[in-house]
Amino acid sequence: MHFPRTGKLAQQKAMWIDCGIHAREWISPAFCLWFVHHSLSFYQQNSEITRILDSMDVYVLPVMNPDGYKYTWTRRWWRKNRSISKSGFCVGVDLNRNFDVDWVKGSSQNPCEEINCGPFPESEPEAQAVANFLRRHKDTVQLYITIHSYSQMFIFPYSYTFDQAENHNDLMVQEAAQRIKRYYRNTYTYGPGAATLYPCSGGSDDWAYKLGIKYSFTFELQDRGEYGFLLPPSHISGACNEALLAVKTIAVKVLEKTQAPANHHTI
Ligand code: 0X9
Ligand code: ZN
Repeated sequence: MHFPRTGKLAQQKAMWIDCGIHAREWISPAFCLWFVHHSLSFYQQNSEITRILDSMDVYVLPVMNPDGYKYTWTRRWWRKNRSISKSGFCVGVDLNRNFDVDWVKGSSQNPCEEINCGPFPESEPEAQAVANFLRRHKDTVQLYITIHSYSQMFIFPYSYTFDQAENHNDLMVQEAAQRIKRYYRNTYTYGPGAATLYPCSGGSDDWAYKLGIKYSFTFELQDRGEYGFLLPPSHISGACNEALLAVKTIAVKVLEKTQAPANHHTI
């Protein structure tokens, strides 16, 4: 889905959100639709979404892994896509291990495993399509967000190494977490992936960052383990609203940080 920006600013900016990389994380595709609904319903009513849509092209991929997602309708715990391995013995590649960033290290080439990274980087059509799109649009896309669940975390690069990323993105996520606490009384932690969650390579966030998209985040939505992937329908609106607040907080921050300096005319 593509919302072209409504404003006619000279400088072209864009943001990208994808959902549903992992099949069983059902709150994730729900969030993408929540975001689209909010954008369509509250443009010119809510100041933040209006500002975002006025200034940025917004690209939304509601389900990156549609085959896996469909499969979870009968096998609820499936995570990977549904690609058939060469040996034909096992099915599925973890798309969040298939991106071309330090590929294979810390994941598995065994197609029977949950974190199988595939036979080679971008072997999977889903990862390749996203990578191709972002490569084509890398000059305009300044913000990459990928939505997962669960654990209530905002992760930023790197995950493939413990090195600190050049623009350590903690301030933006700190503000997002603070606003969630203030408005929804819910706790989100944040930090670089390797140190905060676990080290792992081949992820889309690190790949997007290394492509040059300097604001790159993985969101892990509700909850913190009580229901896990089986988040009940009554929690959907709360989970989506707080994530929406975080997306808007970060997008507005990116707009502020990347604003072209005003033209000063000397007399
Ligand atoms: O392991 C993952 O792919 C993500 N966690 S999940 O429980 N949703 O599977 C975290 C991804 C963090 N980023 C990278 N590892 N690059
Ligand atoms: Zn995930």
